[in-house]
Amino acid sequence: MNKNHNLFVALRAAFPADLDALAVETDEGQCYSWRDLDRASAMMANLLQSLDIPPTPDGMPPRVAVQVDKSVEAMMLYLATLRAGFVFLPLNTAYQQAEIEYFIGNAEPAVVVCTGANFPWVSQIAFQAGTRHVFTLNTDRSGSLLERASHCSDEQTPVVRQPEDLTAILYTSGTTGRSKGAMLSHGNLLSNAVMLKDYWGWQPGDVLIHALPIFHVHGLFVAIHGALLNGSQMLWHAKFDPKRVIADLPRATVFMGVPTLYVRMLAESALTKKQAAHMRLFISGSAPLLIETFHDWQARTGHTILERYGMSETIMLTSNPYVADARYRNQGERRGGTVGFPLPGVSLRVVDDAGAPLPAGEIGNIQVKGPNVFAGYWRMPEKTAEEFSIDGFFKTGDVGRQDEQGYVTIVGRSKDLIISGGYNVYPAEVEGYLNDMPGVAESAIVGVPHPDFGEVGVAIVVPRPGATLDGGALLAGLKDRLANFKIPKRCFIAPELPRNTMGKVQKNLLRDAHKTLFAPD
Ligand code: MLC
Ligand code: AMP
Repeated sequence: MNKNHNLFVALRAAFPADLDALAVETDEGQCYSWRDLDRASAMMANLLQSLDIPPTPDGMPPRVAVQVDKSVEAMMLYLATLRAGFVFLPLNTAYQQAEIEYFIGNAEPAVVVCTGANFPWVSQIAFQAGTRHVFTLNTDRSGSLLERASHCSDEQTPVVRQPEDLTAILYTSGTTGRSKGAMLSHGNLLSNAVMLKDYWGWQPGDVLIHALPIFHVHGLFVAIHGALLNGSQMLWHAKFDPKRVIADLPRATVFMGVPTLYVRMLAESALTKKQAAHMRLFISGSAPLLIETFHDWQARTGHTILERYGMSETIMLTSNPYVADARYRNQGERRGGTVGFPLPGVSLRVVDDAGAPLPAGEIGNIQVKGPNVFAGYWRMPEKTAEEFSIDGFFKTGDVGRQDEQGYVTIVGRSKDLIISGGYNVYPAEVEGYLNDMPGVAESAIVGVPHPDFGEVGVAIVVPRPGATLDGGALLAGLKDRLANFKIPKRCFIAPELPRNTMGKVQKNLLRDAHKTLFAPD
């Protein structure tokens, strides 16, 4: 018989035998059993399937675009989308109208799920784009999605899928300002999750504190798949609050966070060795972890943070070791400032600008290949072709080196990208909005160090002749149009931008000029 490679089948097979055991406990005290996850996701999957969505001419499964606040029901909707064989398209809750318009127009979802509060404008965009079904889902479990699903059967057989079949589209902004949808398959997600379960030594009895958003790779795939594939309980935090996470440490064993989460927890006096004694593993990623944070965490908790590196296009690529394990070549200690070794199955190479491999220790462009690497960008064949080498390696846009032992260190990015509190901000996109504002001749946005977010954007704007601009007013104008994390934290007005002889803006000079803007006194 044809094996079903639907990712949900593997996740469901890992549920504990006792389906009435606790699967998720929220910070509001709400408890969900494994049976609850199974039944509710079956009901929502049946609802999706009952919509009888006609096949699209390109043969792609229907897309389900979701912009809702974090809740266990939102996670169940993800599982339901897998079960139904549809494609999940998670959207950051900070996205504003223009951003949502682009994603919906580009992905052409058959189903959109939004909050009740956003229904008026989201549904308008969706219906105009041809979406027939718009449901609402609120954190108090009200809304049309659950209401409609409550009339559906709580039994469902996951739709048969092959490893290469599309299961999620994750939009990542582009250096040209246009977002690209990274297409991930059942096989990409499952192979990465299975490998990480082993590599990070998931154990019976593990309990994960889940405090990340669930619209990105980190919170949605790495954290949720990790816990589900191990049949592990999750302590579910709707929003990251350092005090609440620290309070939960004695009941948990695994925590995953972006560096800002670690920085914020270190600022709390309640973070002590005693409080963290029950924990097995702290994992950091999505942005560079400062070596000071790595050392401060060791001193305060007695734990060594395990840093790993990944992307929306590839899920996880490298990791520091959980234990020195003879099965994995050359493995040693968790080394601060590095992102560890290429994960089993991942080929990683560092190449020069012509694509020639560089010797150990030399800095160059990081390229990767493996079962976790995406198939390409949604409806962007040219862009996809540009981002892969002739021999099939994906060009990450990250710059780094690999030492003799195999440790990879990220030293920068060839893409013009700012990573702020674990969110990506592409200057080109924000500059485009600024340049369209009245009185603006041109602008440049650079990333500068920030004690909380690691890095934040600063805008330098040149007025048109005769125009008088106010930096604060420009930023306020941006807030209506763009997700809040993309708004530069400061805006300077300047008579001109520094350019090299080729006419290219010298962002390095601007970065240097503003690098101490947020330095602690
Ligand atoms: C919020 N703000 C940010 C910001 N988050 N600004 C810059 N960068 C951010 N990341 C804005 C708010 O809108 C607000 O602006 C002001 O900063 C202060 O907000 P806050 O209350 O301090 O923010 P908070 O809501 O606490 O959010 C901070 C955070 C959040 C760190 C908890 O940003 C977060 O959850 N980050 C995690 C992102 C993540 O999961 N990344 C994974 C990507 S996957 P104002 O003007 O409104 O006051 C990936 C692949 C991989 O990269 O390898 O994992
Ligand atoms: P995203 O597009 O949101 O998936 O972001 C992926 C990018 O985050 C990568 O290309 C890296 O630039 C960055 N990143 C992820 N993990 C790390 C890490 N541990 N250290 C440095 N950068 C990281």
